Amino acid sequence: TSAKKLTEVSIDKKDFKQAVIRHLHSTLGTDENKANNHAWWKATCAAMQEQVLEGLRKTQKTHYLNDTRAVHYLSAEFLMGRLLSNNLQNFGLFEVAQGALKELGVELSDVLEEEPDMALGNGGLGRLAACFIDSLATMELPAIGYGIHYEHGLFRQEIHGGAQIERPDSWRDYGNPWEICRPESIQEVSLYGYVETKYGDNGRIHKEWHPGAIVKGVPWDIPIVGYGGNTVNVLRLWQSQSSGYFNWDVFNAGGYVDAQRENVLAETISKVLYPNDETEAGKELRLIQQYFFSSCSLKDIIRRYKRAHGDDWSRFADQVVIQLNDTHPAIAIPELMRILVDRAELDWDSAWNICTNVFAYTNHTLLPEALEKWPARMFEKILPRHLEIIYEINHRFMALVDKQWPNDNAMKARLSIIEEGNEKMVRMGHLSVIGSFAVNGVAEIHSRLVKQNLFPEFDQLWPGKLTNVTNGITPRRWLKACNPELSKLIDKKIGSDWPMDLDKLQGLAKHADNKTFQKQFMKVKQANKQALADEIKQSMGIDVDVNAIFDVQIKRLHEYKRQHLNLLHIMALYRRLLEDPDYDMHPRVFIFGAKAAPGYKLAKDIIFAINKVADKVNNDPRVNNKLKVVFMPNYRVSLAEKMIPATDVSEQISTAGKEASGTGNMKLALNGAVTIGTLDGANIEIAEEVGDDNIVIFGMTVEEVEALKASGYNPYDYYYNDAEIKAVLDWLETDYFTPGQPGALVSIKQSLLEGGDPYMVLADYQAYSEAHKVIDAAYRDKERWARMAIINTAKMGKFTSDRSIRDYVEKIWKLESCKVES
Ligand code: 26V
Repeated sequence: TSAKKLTEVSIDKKDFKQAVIRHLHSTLGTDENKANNHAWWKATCAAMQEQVLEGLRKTQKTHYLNDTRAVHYLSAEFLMGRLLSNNLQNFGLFEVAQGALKELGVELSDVLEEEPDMALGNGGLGRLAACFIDSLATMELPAIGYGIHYEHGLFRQEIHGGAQIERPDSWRDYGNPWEICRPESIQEVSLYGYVETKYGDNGRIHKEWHPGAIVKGVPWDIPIVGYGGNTVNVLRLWQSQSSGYFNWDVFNAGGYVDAQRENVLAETISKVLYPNDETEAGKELRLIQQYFFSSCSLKDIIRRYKRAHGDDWSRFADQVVIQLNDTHPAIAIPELMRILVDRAELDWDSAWNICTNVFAYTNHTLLPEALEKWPARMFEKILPRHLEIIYEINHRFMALVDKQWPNDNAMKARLSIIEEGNEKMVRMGHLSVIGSFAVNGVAEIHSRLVKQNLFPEFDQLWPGKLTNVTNGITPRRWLKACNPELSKLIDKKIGSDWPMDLDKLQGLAKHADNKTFQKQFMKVKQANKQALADEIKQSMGIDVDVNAIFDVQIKRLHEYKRQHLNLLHIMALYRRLLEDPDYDMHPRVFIFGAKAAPGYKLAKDIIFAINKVADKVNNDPRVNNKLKVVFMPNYRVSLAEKMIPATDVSEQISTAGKEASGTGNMKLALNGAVTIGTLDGANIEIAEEVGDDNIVIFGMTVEEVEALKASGYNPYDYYYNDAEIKAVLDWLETDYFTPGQPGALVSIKQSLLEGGDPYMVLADYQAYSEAHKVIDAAYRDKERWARMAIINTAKMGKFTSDRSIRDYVEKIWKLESCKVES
């Protein structure tokens, strides 16, 4: 049915061309002769948006008339990337638009390059949210994404003298053609102030929050087009705006100038995305951001519910499920309690019953530094009533704990939402587990560790509440759109309905040994490598040989992801080549893409080191072009779309137990890359799918990591006993890579020795080095490699985000799809 739907195009080439011209004239005030690519881009978007908005209107009407149960996906991050190509694809209008523009003398591919990425996220968590809303629309599920309309998304990265420099991202500087402002749905959010206790006649205590400030939340809607184009859902992003209300009585101050200052403060809330991932910063503004978008979203959900059900709360949990993407929106739990108890005047138990049937929570990391905690004092200042509610939730929960484990104070201390200590802290993970009916991790191993290590007592207390939903990626963006040539080859071989039913790719497996198909498959890979090589030459001036192995590590820079393990091995290869010019290796290009959190010193040092090693290696004639190192600046969704189709080897080398899932691993394998990886996150499930012959696994398991840690890991053992490790680490201390600046790279050595090597880079080094020899040998056998690549693509069916969403729907959301007539 999908293929049929896609051919029933709503608008033909002639009409599309007319629409583009019309927008060029009357929306942009220019014409065909004057228009540059940017104007063509805007006009094409506007022509597309006409179709999109028609789909949106029909979808909203259908959902309203059917009074559908819907999922509300609350996420501080949505890493959308570009939308034009995606929307054209999903509407089946890509060729139509291409043809229309061609007749106008314009290349669609050039026009697509004009679109700035919508980078309202850091990395995996934000991109997952984007893939999920794509799948939700594709599967015709009633869903809405809620987030923050950041004025500045993730910083743009420049590399100066090898070092990362952050520049502001301004994705809407010249207007964003997709978003629609909805002033009719503005919400108000209170902050600061104090709580008044009132005693009613019937002895009932009523709490009234007198806020110190009120800010407005202005919604911007981005239509989300499902594949096939029938369902168009929305992503609703909140922008903060001054409401003009600031209670100077509360603050004991006043004046016109101070009031202006408060306006600026209000508008600061949605100014900028925090560029940290995995490090909890503890900043007041971030807590305000979280409350701001959670409160706006909840009030929006309630407004929509009341339109259909009035003041009858009894059906709320039947109509509404709210998924918390990590703990960032966890404040929605006490916010809903506040609305139900203080405003709707429900009794506590009824309110709590509603809450705990509405919320579900996804955990995305076990790293202790990423588990959000807020100082109770900060909470009290910004959200005084919410802190009271959290205390009440906790008080009642402690009674439950006492029933389960009588008089066990250590247990109470461990399970309490409040962490006692020097400074009292509110643990958002605990609040999320207690306030949700389901909690999930994002890959099998991660969910097991969530149960065993992070929340073991909660798992005992509520068996079955903690579960797994393995992550996925949308094959529409991550194969069909980003790798058109491979997609066409697949279409020819197995038909064209795989984007909706990715298990169909299995059909490629039986051709994995077919010489002709192998040649065709590898020819596409070669062409994609050529395109990336051209891009590298053009943007960085580096020549790379497309016959070399393209070995790619693309992800945020973090010690646990171990880009420095990759770097140490590159230095070792370099050293082997210098010691033995005949050292036998197939030519290799190591390609990196990574942003470091601006305050993460060692991560920035690693970027610097990669660039310095690259400078040296790439300009050393002695390596005879067998080794190249490329660090591509400003890694982002649109760059990933160019790198992934061109990759031979996918680096997934985190310390076992640290990478919750990973999703780049899935994208790369889907495009025919072979993984070199540890038994971590979704790598384990990828290995299960492709089989041991088609992936190169190395290194310690979680159990081995834990055992080594317990027995007292000493990195010096490896330094003194492994000549190559010693030579490479000592090399970092010289000025070989940084002429005139000895010691410029020493922090990496230090972290691996004096620093204790927290992610056990040295312990896994030899296994990694051996694994690369396996890769090298496999690649030289052209047929074997082609077979491995094909099998990787063929076996990725499990990792479509449609499957993840199906798991959420069945295990957690209990949603039904709703057909929208085209
Ligand atoms: C934490 C913080 C802390 C404060 C500043 C802003 C900020 C932003 C994000 C986070 C949490 C990051 C957690 C995360 O991104 N986890 C990744 O989630 C992916 C999707 O589930 C998963 O594939 C990755 O393995 C996991 O690292």
